[in-house]
Amino acid sequence: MRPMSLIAHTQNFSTLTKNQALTILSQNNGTSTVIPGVDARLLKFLLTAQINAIWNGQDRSAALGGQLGTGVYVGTNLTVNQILHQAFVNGVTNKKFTSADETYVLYLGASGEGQSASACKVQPPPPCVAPPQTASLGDFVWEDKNGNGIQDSGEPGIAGVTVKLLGSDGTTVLKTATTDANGKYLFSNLAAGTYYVQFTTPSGYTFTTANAGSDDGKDSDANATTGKTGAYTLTAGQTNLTVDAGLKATPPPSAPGTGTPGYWMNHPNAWPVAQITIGGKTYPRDQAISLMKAPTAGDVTYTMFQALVSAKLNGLVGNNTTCVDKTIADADAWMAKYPLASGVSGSSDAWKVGEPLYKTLDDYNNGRLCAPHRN
Ligand SMILES: [Ca+2]
Ligand SMILES: [Ca+2]
Ligand SMILES: [Ca+2]
Repeated sequence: MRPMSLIAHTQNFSTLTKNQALTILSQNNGTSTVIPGVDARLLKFLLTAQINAIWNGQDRSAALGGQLGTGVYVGTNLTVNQILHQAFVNGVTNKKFTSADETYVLYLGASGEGQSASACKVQPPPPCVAPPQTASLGDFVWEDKNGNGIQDSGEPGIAGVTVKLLGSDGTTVLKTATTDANGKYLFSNLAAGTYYVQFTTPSGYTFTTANAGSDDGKDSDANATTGKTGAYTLTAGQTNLTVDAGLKATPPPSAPGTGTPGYWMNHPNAWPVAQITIGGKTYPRDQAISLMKAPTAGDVTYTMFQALVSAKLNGLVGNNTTCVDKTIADADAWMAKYPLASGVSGSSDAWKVGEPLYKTLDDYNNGRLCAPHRN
């Protein structure tokens, strides 16, 4: 048989009738005519026209005498017979065309017809393009309760954490997600490429140690300071769910601890206030300190003054005072009644009232009541 003339036929294929297409195909069937360097688009057009012409509800092998496949073939240096044979072997062999808009496109790889053939259904006009394979990145933010940097059983996810997807430059924000009720997040529909992830700490949390242990699926990938991960390069269709972040609950601010009169009179810079009011009288810090240092000379008003100043300062720097609030108020009232340097002796009736107050304040200032002593 003589080689078919593609150029000559092409102009007519777009308007071929079914019978015309069948005729052309059967004319060339069984030949081993080489079509060297044939233009892929031209060949595709040619065969598309044929297929479109014969779709009409018929089994393609029946319609084409049991010898022909279906499809559009893209390749070079294929013989017509190779194309048709491979389509028959590798194509959708039992497929019937069932509707006017149904077209099957068979791609043959350049490396060898048939070996890399794949078929997919498309709406005309061809070409059929395989859906882009999209990659995903995820997927977990959890509370690292024991602080070991590893996702242990019983450590829960944390909801509501903001997670940013950064581009390959490590700074451009491409997407933002929020972890769900189970601490999960997912960036999907990603093109192949390089990405970074950045987690944001919710208030009350800090990041745990990154890259602990040897299992990347169970560790935290967020830099403990910046919350940013290293780079992840995804191939088409790849799903990477190992990009996680562990958070630790920030411990509540610890009370600074209580100081004794000795501490407060020797650490003026530790005073949280510039002046203090005792028994209704306000003393600048330095004056209060010198009065605390003054010899008591048997006057217990100085003793009470020292204890009460210290107890108030201990509360002002953040220590719990609930156990001495009433005592402080009572001691203030006592100091108002028996002012500093008013000469109250340790054996007086006044001190019978004042001494229990003083002892409670002294216990508090030494860390024996509701706040620890400072280190
Ligand atoms: Ca852990
Ligand atoms: Ca990981
Ligand atoms: Ca994970």
